[in-house]
Amino acid sequence: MRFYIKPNIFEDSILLNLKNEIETFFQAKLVTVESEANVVFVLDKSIYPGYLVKKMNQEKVIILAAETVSLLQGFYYYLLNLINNDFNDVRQTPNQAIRMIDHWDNFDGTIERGYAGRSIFYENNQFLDDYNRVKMYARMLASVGINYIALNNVNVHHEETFLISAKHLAKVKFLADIFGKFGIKVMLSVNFASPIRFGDLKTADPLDEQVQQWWQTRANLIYDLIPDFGGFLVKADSEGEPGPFAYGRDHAQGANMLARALAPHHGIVIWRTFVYNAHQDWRDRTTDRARAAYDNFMALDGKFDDNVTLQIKFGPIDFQTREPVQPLFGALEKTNQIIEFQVTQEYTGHQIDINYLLQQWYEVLHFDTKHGQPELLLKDVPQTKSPVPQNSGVAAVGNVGRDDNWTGNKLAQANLYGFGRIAWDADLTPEQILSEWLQLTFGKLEHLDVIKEIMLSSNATYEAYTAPLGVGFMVTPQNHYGPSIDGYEFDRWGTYHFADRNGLGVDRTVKTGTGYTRQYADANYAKYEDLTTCPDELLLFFHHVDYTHVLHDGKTVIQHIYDTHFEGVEKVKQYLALWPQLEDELAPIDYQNVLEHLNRQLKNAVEWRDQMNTFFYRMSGIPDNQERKIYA
Ligand code: GCW
Repeated sequence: MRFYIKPNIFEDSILLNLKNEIETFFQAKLVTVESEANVVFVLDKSIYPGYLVKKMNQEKVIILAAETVSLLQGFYYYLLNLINNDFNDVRQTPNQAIRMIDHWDNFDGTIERGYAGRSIFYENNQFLDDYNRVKMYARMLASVGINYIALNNVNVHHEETFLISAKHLAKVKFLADIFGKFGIKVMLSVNFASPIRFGDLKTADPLDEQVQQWWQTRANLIYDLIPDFGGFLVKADSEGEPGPFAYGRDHAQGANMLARALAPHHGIVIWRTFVYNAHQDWRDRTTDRARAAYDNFMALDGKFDDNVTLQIKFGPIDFQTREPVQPLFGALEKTNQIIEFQVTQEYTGHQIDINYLLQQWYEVLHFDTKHGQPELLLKDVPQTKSPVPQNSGVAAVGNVGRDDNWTGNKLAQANLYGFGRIAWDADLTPEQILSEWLQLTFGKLEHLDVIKEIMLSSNATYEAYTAPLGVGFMVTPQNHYGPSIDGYEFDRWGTYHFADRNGLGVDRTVKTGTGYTRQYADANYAKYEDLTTCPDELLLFFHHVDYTHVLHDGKTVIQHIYDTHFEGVEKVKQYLALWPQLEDELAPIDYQNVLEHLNRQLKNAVEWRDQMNTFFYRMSGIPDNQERKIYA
């Protein structure tokens, strides 16, 4: 294979990196004469965004793009297709402009909700300076089109507050340079109270001129060192993090203040909408956490500066296995938006249980918000509803750590890979993405169907043995793995199931409940409000029903709970029975890794089954119609 890059001057660090990548992968120097090459990269201003791959003849492929980063992406696309030797003319344009991974890494080396070892960036309040590891990671992210990364946890603890100080910025720059070569912009999560925490001012009031000046000076300092710095990610007035509410200011005033400090440098503020009352009283049935994002942000539509983007969790509560889509999507008309997902498996099995999340994301992204004609699917919301589309997109909390295989459970790699792929093209199916990942990871497999069967059913299996019918939570408090049905029931976090001797579920209707349903467009409101049209998988999210309520498939709620929990365990047993077919095909370390995790998954599933079935049998007094073993 002979490669040529046009123009072949390499002042741009990304172009230089493309050259290095080609030389690394093909162990050959670029040729100096274009006509001798069979793969030619061309900077062409007319091909924007994305890239164009043209097959000239059997021997020659040309990849064209306006931006060097797109040429690099074109190279990875070339690699992907080289394996299948499949080159047709293709124009690749990303669905989303911002395609981001958020790290919840702390400076001490721990990772909030991390399940794959310690941070790849930090240890003991110092930078790890592991150039090679970070480079491999940057390459992986770039190869699936990720173009933004936040380097630290949105909960900004004491030491992390000073990441934006001269003391640490040189090391931030070290990371920014590595990611920058791969076309990935680095952002930092900042503490809204920084002017106070730094000891410089007595207030962080966004309308105070000294505060504004403080941030301006800070921004200047950062950009002097890191000219391509992405900007700030902010969790404000949420779960104890400081924010503008302390000064009687709203979130637009808070976000715009930061945005104005960054604007001269073309930086952006990504401002999270995960703002809710975390001091609820279980007895108060009028307050509803699901309503919070909409209640706090809808009235601010149109009040945010052009370089502010709201980062909105895909559902109204918190990355549960099953939740409806957040009603702000489609309703917001004049605000830049990012949809936030969670690749790290906080509520979805801790990377112990196999859970191929693409199933969930595909469904969520294809949800019709009913805010458009003939439809407005969630995947199209960021681009079509953001006044500055290039400041919109998707983000996800990442799942890597210092484990040898990066993700703890080897198969959890597929979620990171897949997130990048759907961020680029939301119409790729979970099956397609899985096939790509399997091919790239394991090569040709004789028992490909086995691994596919396990992974493609894994999301449904996990849902089957955990919280039923969209009710959510019921997880062990704090760590969020394994069952604890009442663990969050009487607590302050707004996470209730309201199970009693007659039934369970949260009444979020207008008629008799919290009125949350009214936050949706008319057609969705009507669908969710009415018990007969509400989809079963979300029934308990929207309604409180008796155990004897009959679902669309003719089963009662209680029988559904029993059946799914027995079936979920059987599924995991099946996975364990199937897995040994792969023993001779996979590297022993990967084979064992998954086997060991599957054994732990089985324990978890059994625990869920028995706790759930026992709890609801005792509550309802209704026996299983198949008389299976329930511990009374
Ligand atoms: O659900 C919560 C998680 C927290 C997380 C928070 C958030 C970073 O349990 O660990 O904090 O979501 O998204 O801010």
